[in-house]
Amino acid sequence: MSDHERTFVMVKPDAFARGLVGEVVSRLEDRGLKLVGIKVENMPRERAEEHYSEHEDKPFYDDLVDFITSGPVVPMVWEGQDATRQVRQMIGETDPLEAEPGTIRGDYALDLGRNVVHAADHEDEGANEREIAIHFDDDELIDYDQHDAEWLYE
Ligand code: IDP
Repeated sequence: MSDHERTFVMVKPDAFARGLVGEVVSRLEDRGLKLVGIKVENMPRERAEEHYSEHEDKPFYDDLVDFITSGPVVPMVWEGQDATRQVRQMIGETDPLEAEPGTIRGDYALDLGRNVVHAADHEDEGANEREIAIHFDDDELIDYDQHDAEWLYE
């Protein structure tokens, strides 16, 4: 189980308002991923700007920061084998119109600016470490034995 990793995922305000928190959590649980951190909060603007700093020169940046701070979000950390790439696949393409049915965005969204969920980019090597550190203190991430691990992993 040496290739287990932690990945950052966040339910965005649109999904929170639409009552989709449970749906997102449920899909990740059902896959066998292990939840090691979760909270509900109104994200401070400063932290939103840091989270999306890679987009600060883009025309949609201000709208993105306005939106992510417009209502409650649910930042989470999930752990598992190849977790980052697997979660990105489960979430689907950034633009929901391009997202495959069966993915979270493909099943629950239609608009690029209201695409339900964020997950760290598996092609950006430092993304998880950076995003987990932005949103969680170390003592908010817990260690425990995943009771069904022996049935999930050979
Ligand atoms: P990701 O969320 O799939 O990682 P990113 O390219 O990191 O995609 O973009 C961050 C978020 O910014 C997207 O989830 C989407 O909500 C929004 N976004 C990305 N590109 C555009 C755009 O061209 N117009 C408006 N919003 C965009």
